[in-house]
Amino acid sequence: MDGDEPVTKQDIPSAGAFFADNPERADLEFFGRIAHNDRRGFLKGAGLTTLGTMLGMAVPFHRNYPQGMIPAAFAEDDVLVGKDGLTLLNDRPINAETPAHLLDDAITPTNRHFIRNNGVPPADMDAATWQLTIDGMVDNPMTLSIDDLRNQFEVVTMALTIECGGNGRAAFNPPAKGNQWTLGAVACSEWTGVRLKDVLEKAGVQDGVVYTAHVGADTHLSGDPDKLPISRGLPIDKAMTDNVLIAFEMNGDALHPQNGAPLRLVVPGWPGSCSQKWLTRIYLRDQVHDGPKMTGTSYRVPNRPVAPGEDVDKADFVIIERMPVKSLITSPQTNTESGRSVEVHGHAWSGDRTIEAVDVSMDFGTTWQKAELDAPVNDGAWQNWRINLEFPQAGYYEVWARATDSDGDMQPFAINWNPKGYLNNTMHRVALRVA
Ligand SMILES: Nc1nc2c(c(=O)[nH]1)N[C@H]1C(S)=C(S)[C@@H](COP(=O)(O)O)O[C@H]1N2
Ligand SMILES: [Mo]
Repeated sequence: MDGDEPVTKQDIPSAGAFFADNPERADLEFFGRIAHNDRRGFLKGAGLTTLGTMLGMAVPFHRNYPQGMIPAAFAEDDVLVGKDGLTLLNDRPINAETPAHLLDDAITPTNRHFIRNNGVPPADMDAATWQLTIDGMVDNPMTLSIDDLRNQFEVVTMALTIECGGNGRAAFNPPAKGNQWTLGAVACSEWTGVRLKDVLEKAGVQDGVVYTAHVGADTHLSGDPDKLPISRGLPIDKAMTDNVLIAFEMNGDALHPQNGAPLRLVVPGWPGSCSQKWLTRIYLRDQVHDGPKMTGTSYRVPNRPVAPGEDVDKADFVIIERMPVKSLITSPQTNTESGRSVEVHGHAWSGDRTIEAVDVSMDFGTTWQKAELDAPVNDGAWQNWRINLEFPQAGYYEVWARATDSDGDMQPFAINWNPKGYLNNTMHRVALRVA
């Protein structure tokens, strides 16, 4: 057979049907990856007729092209569209973290906010038609558009810290399975939306409610429409606090598609998994929510300190609530050269608490100097700190930072090992070559 043999219809009918039925699933089965949903949306619409225009040339076999299939020309390079400098840890599902020095801004720009997906983002993220249902144990079940949220409730803007429960997992030994986050699964962007509390109050929280349950529009990696990738919840008291938002703007703009557009929860200070993206439903329950990633060992830790590598009974795991005290050095960048005088700065946070002090050491923890520390811009935002260090002579140094919170909790030297690698809040160290 010579290379000019035309592809016949018979070669692809099943592929065509398969792609038309479930393009993301088909892309995964045929090519081992899931394409970025922007492209999928593009192809679902005017798609193929404009494919040639986008490529700048004709597509001779365009009639044979399975409907909904993602052109390989676009499939690989667009996973992190709208992001800047993030490290891709996984592309199925998409998980990407931000190097510490790119988290230097007081408020994290959208293009530097990490991405943590458990499934496949929805193809349709249309803010105009989006609907949020509030039901379960409420007096008045409601379905609200984003305009309804804007019009019926007070709209607030707050800087709020989201940190993945698994941030820092890469440092665990023995290693823990899961995304190998180093430092950058944390961010503090400015979110605009309405308070979850106000919406729940309007719906009428019934007596006996214990927990919220959150549902998003993303789909399970298996393609099974009956499976949710993740559905977590909050104790009702936490849900009723003032800084838990249903957000429709991120840094004054629409949400980034990978950060939950057009609507998400933002629950500062608790594991990022509580902040359901692509939010479509919240229902209230009279028991602790038991959706996917709420049970077993997901976002749970042993109820006592355990030895590294120890086997822990599933019954001994408890749900992670607030995230522990932590800090990040965002300047200087690690492994860089500097002069003898260096301004060091970064952020510090502790779930549901404030930071009292950040201490910095240049002599491997022997002596510490107090950094200048800002108050949080609002409840739920990380705190910025800075200090000028004068190095006594040229050579190799490490700058260590150690935060202490309002309850006196201080970042540890040693990792708090647990089977799934959550809650690593050991001190951040930066290597510096002083000239
Ligand atoms: N619908 C949905 N919401 C989700 C997730 C998800 O996979 N699906 N991941 C959660 C996890 S584990 C984290 S850490 C945060 C991350 O938010 P980001 O991707 O905007 O940084 O989203 C949470 N909300
Ligand atoms: Mo997470």
